[in-house]
Amino acid sequence: MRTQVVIIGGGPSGLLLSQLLHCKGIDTVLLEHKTRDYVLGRIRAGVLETGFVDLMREAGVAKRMDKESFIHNGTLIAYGDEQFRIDFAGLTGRHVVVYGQTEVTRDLYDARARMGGKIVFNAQNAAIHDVDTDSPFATYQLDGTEQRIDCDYIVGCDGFHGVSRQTIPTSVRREFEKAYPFGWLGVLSETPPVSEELIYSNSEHGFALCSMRNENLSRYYIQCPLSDSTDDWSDTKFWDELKHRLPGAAAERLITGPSIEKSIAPLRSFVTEPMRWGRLFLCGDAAHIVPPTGAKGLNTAASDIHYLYHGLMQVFEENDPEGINQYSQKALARVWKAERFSWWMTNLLHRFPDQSEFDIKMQRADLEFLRENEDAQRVMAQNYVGLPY
Ligand code: FAS
Ligand code: PHB
Repeated sequence: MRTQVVIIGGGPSGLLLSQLLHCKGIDTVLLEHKTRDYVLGRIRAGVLETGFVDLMREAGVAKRMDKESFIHNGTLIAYGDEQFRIDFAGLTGRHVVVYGQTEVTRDLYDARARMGGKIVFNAQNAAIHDVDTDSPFATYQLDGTEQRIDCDYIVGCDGFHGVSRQTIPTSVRREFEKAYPFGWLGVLSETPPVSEELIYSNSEHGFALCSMRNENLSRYYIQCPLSDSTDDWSDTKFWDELKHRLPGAAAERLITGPSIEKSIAPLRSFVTEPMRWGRLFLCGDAAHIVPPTGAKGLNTAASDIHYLYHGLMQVFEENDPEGINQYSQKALARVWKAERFSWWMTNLLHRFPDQSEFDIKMQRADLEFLRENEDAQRVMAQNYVGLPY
């Protein structure tokens, strides 16, 4: 088999790239080692920058999102019993969109199916070959039979645990990592959200986040020890702990119910450089991970896709490699800013096991300065709504 671009990974970044390229007449084959339902069973991001939304619109996949999503012009930050609002619209003229990654991924799968997009599910043991030559190819097993696809370029959108990054020789690859001494316990519940806008809370018991998916589907997170498992957390224990970490008024308003999903995600900052090696490109979690505190994971995957999509169009349509030659540098410039913001939000809002009284006073002073200083709020808002591509 032959195609122009092989994409490894059927998550949001792989699907969005294949849809955008297809709209421009570029042929792709996407390899996903799980099933569609398995991928759609994951509960991940929920906040989209307008850059991501614009890409979905350009890909012709914005109809349901425009109808069912929420526009958020601000967010709430709480510490102790204090609470203040960051006015995104007032400070930057921009907003974010609340629409679940699961729905984004579902819409992209539906659009690929409508356009007859080539997706191979259950593609096992995908391997990348000869990307340091002009004739790369990928192999994989389907129902035990070895398959081969020849192509012009290969794009690794296979997440942190994928095969693509490992294909880049360690002599070329540099990795930067910071692991945080806690995780996020997330719960999804069919209950009305406690607040119209998200609440990020730094409490003496630790971090908490109140988010949502729709009028009757809420997403809540609390910081928990990495040694915990979901078995340690009954619904009752979760709701009690969440109430402890919210300002009084919000705790009183909180409507609880049975969890329909419960999972713990470790927090990590991670970047690999370069994001290109020969005819192999890395996008999204395959190249970088952020702690979810800044809501930047999915959105930074989207900016990677923006740069690569335009670079590939330039080489396929004008035979001009300028865009793909600049891809790694351009993508990394924005990745590192998203890493810094996510690291800063994580340090501002979480309680660290080894934190001293002085450290806690520093956090408090940072929060007070943010509450009182409009310039500090504008910087936070500019990063949260998304820095320009
Ligand atoms: P994904 O990991 O989404 O997709 C990669 C795909 O590649 C998967 O479908 C996988 O099955 C497939 N794959 C892997 N190896 C393969 C192989 N060898 N062959 C073929 N296919 C292969 N971001 C937020 O903003 N807010 C959140 O609350 C949030 N929560 C998160 C919770 C978790 C547990 C994780 C891991 C991430 C979370 N993120 C969150 C970040 C998340 O949104 C990611 O940034 C986003 O999923 C990145 O999308 P992709 O790059 O497409 O990678
Ligand atoms: C979510 O809705 O899942 C969500 C929102 C904001 C974050 C992280 C997760 O910072």
